[in-house]
Amino acid sequence: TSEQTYLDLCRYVLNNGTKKEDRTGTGTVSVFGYQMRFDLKQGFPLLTTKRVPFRLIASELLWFLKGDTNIRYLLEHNNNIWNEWAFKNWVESEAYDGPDMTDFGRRSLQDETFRAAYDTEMDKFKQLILTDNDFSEKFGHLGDVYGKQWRSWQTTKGETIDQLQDIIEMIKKNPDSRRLIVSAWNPEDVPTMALPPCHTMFQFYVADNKLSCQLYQRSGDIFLGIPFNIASYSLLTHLIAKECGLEVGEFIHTIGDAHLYTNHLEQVETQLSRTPKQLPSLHIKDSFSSVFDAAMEDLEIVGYEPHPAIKAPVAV
Ligand code: DHF
Ligand code: TMP
Repeated sequence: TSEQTYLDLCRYVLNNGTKKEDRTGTGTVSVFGYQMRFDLKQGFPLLTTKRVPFRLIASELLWFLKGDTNIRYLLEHNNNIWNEWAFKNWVESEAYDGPDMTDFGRRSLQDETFRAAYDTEMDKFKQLILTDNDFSEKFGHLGDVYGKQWRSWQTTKGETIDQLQDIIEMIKKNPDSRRLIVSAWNPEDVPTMALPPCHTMFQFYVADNKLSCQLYQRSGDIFLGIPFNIASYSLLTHLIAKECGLEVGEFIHTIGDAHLYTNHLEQVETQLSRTPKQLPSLHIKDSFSSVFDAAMEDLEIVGYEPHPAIKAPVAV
């Protein structure tokens, strides 16, 4: 199956990667420039060699599509994947008066006493985001990240551009266009983002009545982030194809710095020792009306019987 192309990436980086230090202080093995192709007709590329939580991928994508940048929506959907980056803003602010949380990502892996304090503060943080409107306005935002750039890119004239809406219109009216691009990389906003966009820009392509998508990802955490990114952009391609009355073609994933964190190597070996199973399929239900009104209930993954999940710490 097309899952093999992901496993090949893991093997390739293990064999050919260069040791490279990184911003998080974790250390990586890295290559620069790698491309994978997934034929979406051959199944939905949700990995089967470990369980990948589709629910989290779908709610994150719906959050982008709404143009939302506040983690409150994610927490309401029991999705914790962006917590650390909002938490960081809070514990580094004047408003925070709890125990010192400097370098919480690394320290919570090394020191159990610290870990307990961190868990307490994180629980407090999540409760405040969910229940306190002022707090959530102040500390729930990640900056002008994906949702903002996709749906309301700020122009110098004081207007906003809905890149995604525009692209969908263009796919319908002028499918041969070679300009079907959405950019999340806004140099003016990069300094105030919690994390500058990893999935930087993507392009659509229509031929033979099929919609394909290529993503340029500047930086890819091969074990944790990439499996999410593959499924997320494949889902986006399905949704837009459905709205435009097209079949799905390929998802092409081009990565800049493709890295394995050194504390994920054992997990990767476990995953590589497993045999891929048949890929599941995505069903978009009849309740689906448009990309921007899509809801969790419209989406269903069928025939997903993966190997068990493999836990790994995320580098903050
Ligand atoms: N930082 C780093 N270092 N790597 C990332 O992949 C990453 N991804 C971000 C934000 N910052 C990042 C947003 N996406 C997980 C997956 C994707 C993601 C963030 C986190 C993750 O931890 N996945 C776990 C399951 C998490 C859960 O069940 O709550 C996994 O095993 O796939
Ligand atoms: P960086 O900004 O220093 O590149 O760190 C970002 C890290 O997050 C890097 O390991 C890549 C990873 N990442 C993904 O792989 N996919 C994602 O969707 C996101 C948001 C981050």
